[in-house]
Amino acid sequence: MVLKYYYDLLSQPSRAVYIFLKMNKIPFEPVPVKVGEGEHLTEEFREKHSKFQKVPFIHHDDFRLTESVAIVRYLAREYQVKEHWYPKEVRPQARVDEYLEWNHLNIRLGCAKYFFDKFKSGRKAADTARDINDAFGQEPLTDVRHNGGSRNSAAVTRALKIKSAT
Ligand SMILES: N[C@@H](CCC(=O)N[C@@H](CS)C(=O)NCC(=O)O)C(=O)O
Repeated sequence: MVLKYYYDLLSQPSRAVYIFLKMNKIPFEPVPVKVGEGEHLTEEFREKHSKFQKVPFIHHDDFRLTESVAIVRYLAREYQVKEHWYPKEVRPQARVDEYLEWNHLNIRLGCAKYFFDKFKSGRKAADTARDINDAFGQEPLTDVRHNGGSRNSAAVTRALKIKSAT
């Protein structure tokens, strides 16, 4: 079965899946997509590649999948990656899932806002940083090890931090 990975390394979720593929030595055919140049916005791309017109996504022969978290879960099962990446046991797996779901609307969104303000909008990035800190007044899920996860989940967390911080 041929696994094709479509990504743009300027995209945070693309980098997370890329790191996951590389660290687990999963063989794949890389297909870079230049999002900045709108390569993904053509009708042909929508029909042939991804109806959502976002990266990352995979084609595993005739199976197409979008959403970085869904892709990581699929790859973990399909390629039987080491248990420490995505535990099979129900509760440790739920802890990793908890972090993966939490990350989207917290770390990732917060960092995306920060960088948007820093480089694009007229708003002071420091104001955004303060808003984010206020929002994180709640207990952040920064280290799944404290929540009963394992070393593996820490690796997923690290990959997500890399993706979120750049
Ligand atoms: N929740 C999705 C997010 C996908 C996403 O928003 N991708 C962005 C790049 S980070 C994209 O392709 N944007 C292109 C566009 O919206 O035109 C995931 O985790 O895969």
